[in-house]
Amino acid sequence: MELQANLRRIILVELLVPLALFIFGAYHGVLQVMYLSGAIRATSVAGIDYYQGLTLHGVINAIVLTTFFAVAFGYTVVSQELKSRVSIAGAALSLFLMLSGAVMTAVMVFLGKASVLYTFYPPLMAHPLFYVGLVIFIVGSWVPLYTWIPVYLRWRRENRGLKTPLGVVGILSTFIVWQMATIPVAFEVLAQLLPWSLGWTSGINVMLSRTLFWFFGHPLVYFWLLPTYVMYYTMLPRLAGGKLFSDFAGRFTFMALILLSCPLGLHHQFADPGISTTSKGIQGVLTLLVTIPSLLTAFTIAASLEFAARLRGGKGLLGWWSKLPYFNPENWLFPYLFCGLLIFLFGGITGIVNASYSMNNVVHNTAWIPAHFHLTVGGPIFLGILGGSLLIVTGLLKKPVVSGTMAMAVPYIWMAGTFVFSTGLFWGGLRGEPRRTNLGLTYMNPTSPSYRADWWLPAHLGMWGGYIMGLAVLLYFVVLIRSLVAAPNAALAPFSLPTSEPYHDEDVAAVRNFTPWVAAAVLLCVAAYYAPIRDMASNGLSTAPGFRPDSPARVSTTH
Ligand code: HAS
Repeated sequence: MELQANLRRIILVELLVPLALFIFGAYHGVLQVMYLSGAIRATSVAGIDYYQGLTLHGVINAIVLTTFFAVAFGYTVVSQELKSRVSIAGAALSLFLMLSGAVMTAVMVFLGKASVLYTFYPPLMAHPLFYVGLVIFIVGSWVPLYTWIPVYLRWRRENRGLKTPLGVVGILSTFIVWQMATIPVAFEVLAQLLPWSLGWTSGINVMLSRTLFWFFGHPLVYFWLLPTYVMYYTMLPRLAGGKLFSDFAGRFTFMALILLSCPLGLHHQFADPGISTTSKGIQGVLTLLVTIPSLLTAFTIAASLEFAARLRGGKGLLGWWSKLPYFNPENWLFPYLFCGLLIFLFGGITGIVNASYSMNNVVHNTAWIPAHFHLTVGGPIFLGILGGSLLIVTGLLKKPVVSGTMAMAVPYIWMAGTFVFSTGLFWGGLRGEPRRTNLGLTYMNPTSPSYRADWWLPAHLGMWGGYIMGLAVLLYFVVLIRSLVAAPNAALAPFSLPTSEPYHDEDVAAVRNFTPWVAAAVLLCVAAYYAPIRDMASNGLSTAPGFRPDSPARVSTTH
């Protein structure tokens, strides 16, 4: 069934507007590596200062681009796989709220009124409209789930005995995780940050606020990851020319991520005072448990790739790897997903280092952390968004992808860039190089007494990696824009996402129903968070006033 005409238009806006905003996000990424290496020794460039640029980079790339893509991809999957019409009024409302929220937030950052980075930690204070924009954006992203649930329930009634399509299970899991994760951050913004920034309260409980943020901040990373996992399970085996090795593995992965995404945000706060080591220890163990669905994904997708490669004549224990379609311009999407997997191997391993309580002390707040997350959100997720957007946009507009060779080269160049960038930042991080610091002014400035000659090479590796990543983004936009202006080909078949068949089609009752997994997830969250939140809400510590990143003077409002 072809997607409804109005839904097609909404999906196109949801993909193209954030991609246009992403031009600023990517530009500020390149500026970041120039500040990092000392190629820029200034507090600002073109009127936008270091922290303002870093906020734009984080908010646009990590929040706006990822959330819009999840919604657009979700609509495409649900509508296609359930062969059902979805509520256009709901989709339009969601788009309107998300666009208004994103514009309000971005304008505040561009005006220099909200240089609070994507984590918006107090005591850094932003303009109230920044927080209002965030809330509107988040509420807009809640709408799709509630328009999909009736469609899903109707499909189940009409198809008793059939398993829900795997892609739909993945998308519903994505938005269930999102719903659970965003309630505490909505509370943080509405009950703490907004009244404080309006000047209605004189101080803020920073610890409580950070904890509510990380209750959201860690599941946020699985909200980013899940749509990419949907592509790995439902599209990649088909693009490789084979089948999905195990359907059950996919369903279990999605359900396990509902269960385990939320109750472990304290691993971002191992260094924070005022949280008991017991709570940190419990959430540390849960963090190691959440690697299981990803490890299962690694083996299942590797087995699916092996199955495809052997169908193509692959032989031997390792020789089959050579038979995958790495360099076929007609199949340009394959490398976007495959390179993402390769990058994620290293992102995952370094995540396990971060999660290990004692090793976290060595890497916390150093350049190691951005190295880790450019191999996760900046690797598989970003490449999934680029490849998925190009596929859906050109497919819906019935346009050819102009220059399949260039489209195919983008993920390889991006992968090379992220590896060079992350090598530099891992290395620098282990030598104590801090994150979120304008190094060009001090540590990377030979005239400064703080100059660190031993950080020169790591920081310059980071810079060259950033330039290579910038080149990949440039080439991607050349392909996208050339494809958008190409003449449509009316003879093309209606657009649909490629879907893999399962090789092992197990039917396991435990992963058929969301309810027990959601109920267990809520209980686990209460168990993991009850004690730390009770302690923080009642510790009697004085609250903090507001600050801006460019001055040590306290502020009571920013408007
Ligand atoms: Fe993380 C910090 C722990 C996954 C993103 N993480 C961050 C931050 C971000 C982020 C943005 O415990 C910084 C936040 C900030 O601004 O402060 N992370 C983990 C762990 C995992 C993990 C245990 N992170 C992610 C994902 C992210 C992401 C996914 C984005 C989408 N992370 C941490 C911790 C911190 C942290 C601490 C706090 C550090 C601190 O002190 O501040 C796990 O979920 C990872 C599991 C993944 C695997 C890999 C599976 C491999 C696959 C590929 C298979 C490849 C194939 C190809 C088949 C175990 C699926 C094979 C080909 C061949 C040729 C072999």
